[in-house]
Amino acid sequence: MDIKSVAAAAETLIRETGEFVKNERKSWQIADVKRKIDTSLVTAVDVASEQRLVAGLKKILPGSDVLAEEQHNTRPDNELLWIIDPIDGTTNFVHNLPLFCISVALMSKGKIIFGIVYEINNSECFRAHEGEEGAFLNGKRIYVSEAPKLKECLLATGFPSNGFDILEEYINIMRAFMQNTQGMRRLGTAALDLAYVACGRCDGFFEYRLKPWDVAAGAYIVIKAGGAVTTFSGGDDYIFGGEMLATNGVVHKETIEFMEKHKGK
Ligand code: LIP
Repeated sequence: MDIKSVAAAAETLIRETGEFVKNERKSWQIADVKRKIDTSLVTAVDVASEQRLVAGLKKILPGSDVLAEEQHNTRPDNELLWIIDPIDGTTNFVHNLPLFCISVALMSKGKIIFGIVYEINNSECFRAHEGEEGAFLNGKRIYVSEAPKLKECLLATGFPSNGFDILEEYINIMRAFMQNTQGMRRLGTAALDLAYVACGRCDGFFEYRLKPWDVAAGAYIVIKAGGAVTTFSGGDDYIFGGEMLATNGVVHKETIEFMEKHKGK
């Protein structure tokens, strides 16, 4: 596989699909919104965006399969797997908050080798792929921040929206972060939170109960931009394991220890 041409073709498709989503938003009606079993929202635009991406990506890479949020959410047994969120930030989309994006990763034999997070309204394309050093925003190299200590960090997070059994632990950690960092942000799109860590706008991100399509591309881009990504306890199963901590790398160990110390109180 020529990953460079695959990445270029995927970027063109994702940018075109982003334009489609942006145009659809202009005439979008609230009556179109539905609730999924997990109570999260879905619209016909999420579904149409996914259909375009699935058809286009399978054509770019014949023999590949997809794992995607809306209509392809069971993991197929295929060595070449696109992991797709056709609109990450659907709740923002529904409320006309302009932060939502498309997230696409390519996994080969269990390893991510390509990722794009495309923020639709500002046309910001965060991208990285195997065989090319670094990560890029609209073609310009990006780097994680150099914040040396947690107390100098701006952190992003996502509030739990289901599975509230972890709420107390989450609030304990939030309370401690609020008092020991430069602040917390909740953008409403995990993929973009990760892209913002990759380019240094935020110094770290953590969230419980994530899905692979929320994080596969963004996590890869953070690593290629020089950051670190693990589970809360420092483990490797952060794409399918449901919880993720991403930082600039410098504060990673301190953040793991901090979360461990404060989660119980
Ligand atoms: C959303 C995430 C968000 C998270 C939500 C949800 P969606 O994705 O990106 O950060 O907190 O639980 O998964 O549903 O808007 O595509």
